[in-house]
Amino acid sequence: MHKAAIAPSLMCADIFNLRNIIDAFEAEGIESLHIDVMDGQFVPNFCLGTDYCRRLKAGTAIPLDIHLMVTDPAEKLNAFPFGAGDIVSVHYESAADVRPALKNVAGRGATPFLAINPDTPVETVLPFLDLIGGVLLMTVYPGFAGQKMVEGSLERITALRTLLDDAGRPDARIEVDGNVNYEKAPLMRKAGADLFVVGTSSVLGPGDTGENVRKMRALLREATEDRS
Ligand code: S6P
Ligand code: MG
Repeated sequence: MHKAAIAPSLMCADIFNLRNIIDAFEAEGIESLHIDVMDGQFVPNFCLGTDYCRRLKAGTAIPLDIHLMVTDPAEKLNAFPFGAGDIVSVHYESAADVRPALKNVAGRGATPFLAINPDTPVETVLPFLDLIGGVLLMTVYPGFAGQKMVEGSLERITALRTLLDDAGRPDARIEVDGNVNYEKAPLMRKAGADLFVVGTSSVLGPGDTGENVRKMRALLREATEDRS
C-alpha cells in the first residue's frame, strides 16, 4: 500500500494569495500540485496552461501533477514543462489512441497516469497497464470545481483496486479527483485510493491552508490504519 499523498488543485487557489498558499504547502510537505489543464473542447471550460506550469516550476520544488483535459493530448504535451518526479494524466476519452501520449510522458521521465471519467468502466485501464504508474479516477465529471461526488465512486475505487492487484499491479496508484472532502477522503482511502486531489471541498476551502492540510493528513492516517 502506498503512503496517502495530497495534491491540492491549484485552480481552486486564490491567485492573489498564491505565494502564501504554496509556502504553506511547502511547509506541510505537500507531495504534488494538481494542475487542471482544460482546452474548452474536451471539457466545457478553460483552465491553467503552460506558462502557469513554468512559473510554478521556477518558484517551487514541489512536483507537478498535470491533469490534461484536452482533446488529442499527444499533440499538445510538448508545450508543457515536466520531467522526473512529475505525474501527467491523460484521459482515456481524449483521443482514439492515448498510447502515444502516455509514451511521450514516460519518455520524458515523468510518470504517466490514465485518467477515466465517471462513466468509463474501470476495466478500460487493463490494456494500458504496461504503460502507466497509476489511474486518475474522476469522482466528478471533469470541467469544474465545487461539484458533488458522483454516486458509485467509492465502489469504483474498490473495484479498480481489486482489478489492479489481480492484474499483478499492486504498485499502481489510484488518484481520486473531485469533491474530496473531510468526510469522503477517509472512505476513499479505505476503498483503496492513494493520491487525493483536494480543492474547494477541503484544503482550499474555508480556513487556514496549513491547518486544513494537517486535518486532512490526520484523517487519511487514521483511515490507513483501519485499512491495513
Ligand atoms: C475538475 C478538476 C478537479 C477540480 C477539483 C476541485 O475537472 O479536474 O481537479 O479542480 O476536483 O476540488 P473540489 O473539492 O472543488 O471538487
Ligand atoms: Mg483535476
